[in-house]
Amino acid sequence: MSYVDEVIEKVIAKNPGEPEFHQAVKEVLESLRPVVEANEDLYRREALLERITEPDRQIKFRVPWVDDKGQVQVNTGYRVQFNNAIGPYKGGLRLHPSVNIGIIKFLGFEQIFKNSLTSLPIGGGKGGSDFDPKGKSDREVMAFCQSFMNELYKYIGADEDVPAGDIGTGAREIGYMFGQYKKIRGVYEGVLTGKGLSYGGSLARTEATGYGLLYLTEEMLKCNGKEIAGKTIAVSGAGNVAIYAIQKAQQLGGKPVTCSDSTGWIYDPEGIDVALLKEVKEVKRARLTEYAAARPSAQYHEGRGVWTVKCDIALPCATQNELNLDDAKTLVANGCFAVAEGANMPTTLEATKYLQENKVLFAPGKAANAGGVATSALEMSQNSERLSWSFEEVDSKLKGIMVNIFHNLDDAAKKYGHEGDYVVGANIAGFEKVANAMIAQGVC
Ligand code: NDP
Ligand code: 2IT
Repeated sequence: MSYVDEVIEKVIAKNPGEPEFHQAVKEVLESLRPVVEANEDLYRREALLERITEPDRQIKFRVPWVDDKGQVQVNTGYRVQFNNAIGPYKGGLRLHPSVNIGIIKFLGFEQIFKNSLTSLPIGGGKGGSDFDPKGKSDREVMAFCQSFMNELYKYIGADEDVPAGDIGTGAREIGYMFGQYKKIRGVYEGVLTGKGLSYGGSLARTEATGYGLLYLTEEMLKCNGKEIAGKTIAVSGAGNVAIYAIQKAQQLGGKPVTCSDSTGWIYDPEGIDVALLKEVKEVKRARLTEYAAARPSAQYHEGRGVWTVKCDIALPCATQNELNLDDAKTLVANGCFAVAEGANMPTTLEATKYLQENKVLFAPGKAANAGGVATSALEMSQNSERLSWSFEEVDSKLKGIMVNIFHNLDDAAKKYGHEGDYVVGANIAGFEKVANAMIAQGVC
């Protein structure tokens, strides 16, 4: 049996009941075959694949808090510190009722390679809780965040582990967590990113994941003789990533016509009204029915269905496994020629394969959505030098990073004989730097 297959088997046996983690490991390791085969003796001796698929540590803790009725609630908190070969652990905190250790591990594992691709010195980690911020008062969210930090503070620090936002964690939650960390530790440091602008946040971090997604997509299209201008775009999600992806797509002359949340989706043939979407989601924290109520051109549908809309480009920006094989078939039948993942692992393995076999340009999340964490690393740099850069400076660095990522993965794919396969390219380009650093640092 090949080394890759052996390790995939071991990971599945050692981590039962964690399908998302198995999926992420399979996707990465299978596409590493060319580089693993070229270095098989060394990697086996180093147990490199066993080491890279085993987190440095997993922290799990109780998060008790008091709701507005005086009732004590208990959630579970997680932080998985996966790999710090090239820098301090870095990755977001997901607050969603679906969160469990397998989901945090898949996200932490992906983050290792994504962070490496940014070319910045950040290792991989992820955390979160099964707490649902939806429908909670600000005071309840604060109570949860403070309790979460009462435990998490022991394991993080500006040079150790720097969490940030993800699903359900935005500026409000990061603010409460930062305040509590400062209170407990008595240190004012860049321990979290995605902070408010008046206390160490970076301009353009809010926009970074969505903007970065479009910068990379634009470059991928350009290198394949296509462009965003004039194209119809289907977007899923209606959160941080989706909103700023829609905004940048419009700035580049594209026409995003859909968005979605966990209860339904919008088809707006005139193009999504970003100002209205921001008002509904960022200010009112309301459902998309409110968008439809305020916009005569918009149709609201219950459930899922974004990928049934005829489009040229699809940008999944909600959550994992939201684009399956049937969706991929529909997209291809409707003439979609590019899919770029704003979310983490939104496309199932079967759907990815189908899209690639049908010559759809496919940019995997660990490359396409790396603009968020890259800008988080720029926030860390600004915090370290105690300076703040202008929006234009951060945005132009972000654009440079995304263009560079595309060329790195394009080159890696070509080097190993898989031209145009950006999944193979991203995984190999992200992996090589981490693997070399791990070997250079010895068995630890
Ligand atoms: P938000 O919480 O801001 O938005 C998430 C959006 O996706 C919401 O519209 C939400 O709907 C929808 N959604 C979430 N879970 C589900 C679900 N199980 N089924 C259907 N819809 C769902 O999160 P972000 O925009 O920050 O994150 C979106 C994706 O992008 C995630 O995969 C995240 O890991 C990834 N990502 C985020 C980065 C960042 O900087 N924020 C960076 C890189 C990747 P509802 O409001 O109804 O829950
Ligand atoms: O998945 C991701 O890359 C994020 N949620 C952002 C992580 C970060 O540290 O900014």
